[in-house]
Order: sequence, then structure tokens, then C-alpha cells
Amino acid sequence: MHRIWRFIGWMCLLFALVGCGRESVSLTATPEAPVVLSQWAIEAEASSSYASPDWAPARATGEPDVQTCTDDPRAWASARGNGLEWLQLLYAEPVYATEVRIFQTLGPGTIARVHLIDTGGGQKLVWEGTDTSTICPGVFTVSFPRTEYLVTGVRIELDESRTGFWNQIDAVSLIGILP
Ligand SMILES: [Ca+2]
Repeated sequence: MHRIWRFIGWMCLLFALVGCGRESVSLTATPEAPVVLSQWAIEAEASSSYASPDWAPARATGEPDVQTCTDDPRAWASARGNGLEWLQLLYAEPVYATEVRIFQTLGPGTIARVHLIDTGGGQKLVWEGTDTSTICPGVFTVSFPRTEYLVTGVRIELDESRTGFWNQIDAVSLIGILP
């Protein structure tokens, strides 16, 4: 009787070893888990700015530093606050993008279009419409299926005639998967 149990024990051990061997093979074949990166802009330019260095496009680079809904020189503001404007941001690491987050700290409601910029400088529209945000400070988030191309920049187009007021942007993050 003991022999039978010993035999069953050895067979279990054998199957376990074979199973381990198979598992290691499949693990080797499994691609590495994607690394999702959230990054802040390193450079920025815009159609205009209220002043410089205060309210300049560079004030929309780096992480957010304005905590209230107010006119603050640490955020980008256009010169006039009543027409068509754009803000373009550059990021250090090209990624297969999945989301853009725009931190608004004054006058939300003017974002009209959001484009991604690929590594060749091409623009791809990912959102167009009317920003109905009323929460301020607030984050306007644009999510989309993972891009097939690498993204290195974001271009935000604003129509400040919609509110007749300055839509200040404190920071913009780009979320995506590292190649
Ligand atoms: Ca800022």
C-alpha cells in the first residue's frame, strides 16, 4: 500500500516538474507588461501670451502649480482672451498615447480641438467639440484608443470668443505607453 502512495507521489512530482517546464517556456514567450508613463510638458509655445515670463507658454510646462481658480501668472494666458488661440506642448518621451489631461485654472469652456503631434511633426485630431467644463480649477481629460504612432506633443486649440474671457492653462499631461 505504501508503495502505491510513493508511486503516486513520484508521479505528482514528475507532473509538477513537467508543468513547471512548460510554464517557463510560455513565460519566455509572453511579451513584457507595457509601461504606462504620465509626463508633464518640457517645452511650450502658443499663438500669443498675456506677458512673459509671467503667463507665458512655458508656464504650462511642468507639473501643476496653481491650486485655485484665479488669474495666476504661473499659468499660460493668451494676449486678448476673446479669440482663436492655440497652445502647443512638447514631451521628453515619445509614447503610444492614450490620454491627455489639461489643467485649467481660469475660464474653462473654450477648448475646441485637441491634436496629438507625432514624431514627424504631423497633427492628428483626437477631440473636437465644446468643452462644457464648469469646475474650476479642473481637469479636462481626453481619452482615446492607444495610438498606432508615437506621440511627442499636444496641440490645444481654444476659441475664447465662446466665453469672452481668458482660459488659463496651468499644466498638460500626456499619458501613454513606452515603445
Ligand atoms: Ca503652471
